[in-house]
Amino acid sequence: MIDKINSIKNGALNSIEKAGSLDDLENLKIKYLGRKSEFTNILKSLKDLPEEQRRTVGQQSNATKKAIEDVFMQKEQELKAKSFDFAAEKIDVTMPAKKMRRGHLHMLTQVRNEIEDIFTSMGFETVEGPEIETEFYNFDALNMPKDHPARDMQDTFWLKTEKGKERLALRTQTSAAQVKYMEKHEPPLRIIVPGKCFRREATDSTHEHTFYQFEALMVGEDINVGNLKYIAQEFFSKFFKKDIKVRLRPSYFPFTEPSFEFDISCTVCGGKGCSACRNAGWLEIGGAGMVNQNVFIAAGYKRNAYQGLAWGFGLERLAMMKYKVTEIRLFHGSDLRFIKQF
Ligand code: FA5
Repeated sequence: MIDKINSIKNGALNSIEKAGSLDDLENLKIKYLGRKSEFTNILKSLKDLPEEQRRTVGQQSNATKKAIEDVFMQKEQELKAKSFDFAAEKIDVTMPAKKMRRGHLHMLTQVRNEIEDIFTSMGFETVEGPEIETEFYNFDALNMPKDHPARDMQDTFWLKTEKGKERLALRTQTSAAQVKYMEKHEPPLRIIVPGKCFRREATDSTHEHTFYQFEALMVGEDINVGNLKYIAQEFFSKFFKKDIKVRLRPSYFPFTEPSFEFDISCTVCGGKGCSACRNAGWLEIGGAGMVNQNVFIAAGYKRNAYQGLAWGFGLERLAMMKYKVTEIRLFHGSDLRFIKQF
């Protein structure tokens, strides 16, 4: 059997050496290594040989197979190189290139940039705060001590904190930046704080567990509700690029007094009533108010030395109104069909 294997090997190596084309080579491959080849039949019959023969013949067969395959590969490369017609190879420099797909800023980043531009033009500075915040800045300093019922308004993701250390949470509101900033700055001051907020609540088409707010805070000696209304009206008119009316309704936040819910005239119908505003003519947009004196005290200011206005609006909600998006969860999803539209 060893002789047979050697004769197949010699025959194969000889023929491969003489092969003149890739087609010839392919036929030789079938002839010497194909499923019905003599060599494959020998390999199949190995199992019937007595034990001591099986080992030597098996080793010889494997070595032969590898030798034939190596020569095949070498010859194939040689023939391929020969068949390539370098002279015929031309580069058509006029052929249009493949279009490059360019990415763009996410719609929420675009909206955030727009908001920052408008407020910068009104003399506000953009300030950032951490997403992981102490209980003090997110709640206590905002006139919301531990047992305050208003804490239930914002379901919170608490972090595991070592015993005896101050509790940390994913901030529920950008208002958390207020006292932190005021501790280090004296009025007059004008800031906006755009940033991510987190709430442990069920999601639906207008609620996310992770969303953006932007806070505005303006403090001075004689800031009043009129300033709040005027600045908001200016901002919304610039943001929506049309005349927007603003309405304040009495509300409650521990850190503002008085507090308001903020409505703007419907950006679709202008106030006449349509499906977007459920025929109310108004759209609810966020919370606002005059800074509670207890917040100033927490920041180290003297009681009644200053007055301030503050608000906190949802960025996604504004983007939804401007770009007519009806599902908030699309913003943080990864559906490119949505992301590419804006
Ligand atoms: C607050 O968070 C207050 N800090 C706002 C404030 C700031 C009031 C300064 C007074 C002075 P509220 O929980 O209502 O308030 O949230 C404000 C806005 O954030 C909402 O109107 C909405 O636009 C947005 N928002 C709140 N929760 C969600 C949520 N789960 N998903 C998306 N947007 C939300």
